[in-house]
Amino acid sequence: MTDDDEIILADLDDEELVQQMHDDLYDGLQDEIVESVHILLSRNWTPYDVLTKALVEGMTIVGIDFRDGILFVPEVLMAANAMKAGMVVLRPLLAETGAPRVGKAVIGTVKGDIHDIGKNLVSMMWEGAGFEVIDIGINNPVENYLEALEEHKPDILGMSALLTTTMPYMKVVIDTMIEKGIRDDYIVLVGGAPLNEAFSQSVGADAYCRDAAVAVDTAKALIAQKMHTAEVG
Ligand code: B1M
Repeated sequence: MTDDDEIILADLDDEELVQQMHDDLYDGLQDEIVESVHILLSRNWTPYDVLTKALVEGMTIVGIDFRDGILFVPEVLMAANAMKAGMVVLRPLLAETGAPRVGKAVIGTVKGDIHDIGKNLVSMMWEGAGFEVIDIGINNPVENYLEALEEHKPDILGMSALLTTTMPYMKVVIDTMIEKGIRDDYIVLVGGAPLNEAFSQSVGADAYCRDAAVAVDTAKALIAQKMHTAEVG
């Protein structure tokens, strides 16, 4: 095949198609990503597998080349937009599991940080698991978090940070909650690529969530624990 030959996505087998999706994500090709997502779904792939195996894995490759100076911000932005286009298709499917309402969560990316793909994924997975999710977006100063807590009275506050320079802001939010005497009214969960469990403990969060699936399990477990504590005592 020459470079000029058009690839018919539907003719590729699953493995080739996923590989092609990684390439298309890398090249920021939104239409191709959307078409491939539909093809995998039509082949009975679960929305979660499409998300993790095709989109998230593809974005990991983009991240490595960004780190190594092979890709630059405009290209990464195009890749991110292609990923988001794929997520638009998956979002209703992930939310449509018919799971009973298990709780309410507010989530947002911290001040100074505009990365939102991971946060969006957590939102989608929480919705799919039966949480009502209020997503307050990116670049949130502490006031935004406090307003959202006051307005929506969630069970959980989720914070995302992707930069080592912005992750310390989580402590600003939690310390302000302590000052206002509302820290223990909420389960505070944190996540983002540069974080870890030790960091989460050091800022006073209830738990660190490595990925969106862990965010679902952790949210469910801590809500169950809170309800149990409320019942017995
Ligand atoms: Co940025 N960026 N970026 N970037 N970017 C990183 C984070 C970086 C690691 C790249 C690199 O060098 N390898 C690096 C940070 C280095 C560091 O801090 N040590 C970096 C940098 C340096 C920057 C800029 C400073 C670049 C520049 O301008 N020179 C700039 C900063 C802008 C800002 O925020 N102020 C910048 C800009 C951008 C783009 C705008 C181009 C774009 C963002 C587009 C968007 O989000 N709309 C972008 C992208 C896409 C990335 C990478 C390549 C991919 C991030 C991503 O979406 N991953 C990233 C490299 C990487 O992480 N490998 C990088 C996919 C996503 C599914 O994973 O976000 O980790 P992730 O989310 C996971 C978990 O972490 C967890 O669950 C998610 C799903 O499994 N999780 C949570 C996340 N949040 C959670 C919240 C929770 C729970 C779990 O709450 C309960």
